[in-house]
Amino acid sequence: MKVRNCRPINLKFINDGVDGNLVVAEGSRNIPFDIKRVYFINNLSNKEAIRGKHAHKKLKQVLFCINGSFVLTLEDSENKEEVLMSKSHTGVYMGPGVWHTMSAFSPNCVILVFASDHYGKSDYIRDYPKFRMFAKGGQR
Ligand code: T46
Repeated sequence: MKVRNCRPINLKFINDGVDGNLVVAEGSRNIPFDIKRVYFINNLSNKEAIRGKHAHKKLKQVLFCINGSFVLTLEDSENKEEVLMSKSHTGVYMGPGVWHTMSAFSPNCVILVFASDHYGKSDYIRDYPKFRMFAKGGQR
């Protein structure tokens, strides 16, 4: 991936044939940090919905789309890219200083996120010019 501090994450995927699939995430193994928080986002029936529009100062996260699909837009101080999130066992690691937006949700979309820390309002950068300054400052 061309945006700094981002990379794909593949989870262990066990195909049990007619009995379904089993997908495994483990902290400090295929999730590259100790998991302190897990949250999910669902009920995305509004096609116009846009979530995210912020960066984090310190938080590390891995996002998965475990049902349906959405588009994850990632941006650092130099590059921007769109990732179609549609495979339940392939997610995206997002480190600090990545401006991210989630959009184009399918109605059945469910997003699952593993985070390296508890919720903290002060870790958010919700102002785009402030994000640009933070990202250009080279802080990770
Ligand atoms: C992120 C993307 C991928 C809490 O009180 N605790 C929490 O753990 C979270 C995640 C959110 N909230 C509150 C904060 C807001 O008042 O829930 C409200 C909605 O959060 P937000 O607008 O930040 O939701 P998203 O979907 O834009 O962003 C979320 C995460 O907040 C964020 O860290 O990176 O998902």
